Amino acid sequence: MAHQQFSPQSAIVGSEEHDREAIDELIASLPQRKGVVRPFQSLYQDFWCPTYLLPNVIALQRHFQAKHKDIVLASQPKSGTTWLKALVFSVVNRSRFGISNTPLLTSNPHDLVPGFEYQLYGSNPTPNLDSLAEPRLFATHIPYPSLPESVKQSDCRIIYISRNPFDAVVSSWHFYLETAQSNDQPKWSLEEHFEIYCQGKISFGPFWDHMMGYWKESLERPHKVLFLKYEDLKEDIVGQLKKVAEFVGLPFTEEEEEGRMIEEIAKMCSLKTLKDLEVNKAGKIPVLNIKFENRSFFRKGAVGDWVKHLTPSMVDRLNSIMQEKMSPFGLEFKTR
Ligand code: PAP
Repeated sequence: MAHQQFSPQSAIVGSEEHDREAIDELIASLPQRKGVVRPFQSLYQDFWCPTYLLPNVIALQRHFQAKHKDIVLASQPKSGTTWLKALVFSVVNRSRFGISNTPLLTSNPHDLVPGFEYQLYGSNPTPNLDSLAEPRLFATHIPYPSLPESVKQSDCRIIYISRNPFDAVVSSWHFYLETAQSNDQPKWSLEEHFEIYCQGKISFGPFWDHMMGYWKESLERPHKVLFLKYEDLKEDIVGQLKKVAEFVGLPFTEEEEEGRMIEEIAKMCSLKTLKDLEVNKAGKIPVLNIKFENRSFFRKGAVGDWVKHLTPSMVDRLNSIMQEKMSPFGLEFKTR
């Protein structure tokens, strides 16, 4: 795939109006395809970005200044982002909030850990983020190479959550279908969705490049990037939470462990607890004129749900992509 020769710093300078024109010009020059839910995606810096998010991505790249205590949660859509947000928020804020007064009871995890490109840089190219409590928590679906330089260069931490592609493709099909329905957009089949996924054209994809970018960085700089797998969280949430707490420099004390704090956090953040909360049953996250229903982020949360959806030939095709793109670098997934 051709690399887009674009330097946000050099290409876009000057007044706000001039900036906007330069960004529009850049976007018009990029390869485009019709995407899902929102009609267009643009190939920007080797990933398929929903076109309507591109101005936000560019503003983020130009303006965001990481602080060394920041924690950035990164993922591809439908890999466990919502779960990770709830977990990390709880770990980091455990001295401020107990389970009985956690903001998770009244706020959707996406409101507690805002996304860079969907929320923070959506209405303002230079949001004031200085007043946020430290450590500041942010989230993103942007691939590693396209993160703002200050995120890559500073001491801030990145926690990436990955998920086996079999469940991820099925989960994203359900999500986009539901979102399309609640936005009066046409339905499309799993076969169509699967084809786009395997061609690498799903939003923020190709999915293999996305995972490999963070995977390689986690191997080279393990203190910088923690690479988690959804399946490991399902299998051993206590062990994974300890890992997260150590990674962000806030390990659980013996007292906390004996008081079963880790188990309490795990229970509070479980799919069942979050799904049953009023705040997550109703309400919407508006992004421009698309509405993402809060409840659509909580479905089955199973490992192996793909068995009910994918045909043997789909399984073969995904397996061969994984064997070619991921296995040689040591990235493997449990799929059931
Ligand atoms: P996002 O990237 O758009 O925010 P994300 O949260 O990554 O979405 O994906 C939603 C998936 O995570 C859903 O998977 P499913 O379709 O296979 O069911 C959703 O059910 C699952 N999920 C959400 N919250 C939790 C949780 N607390 N525990 C486990 N899985 C969860």
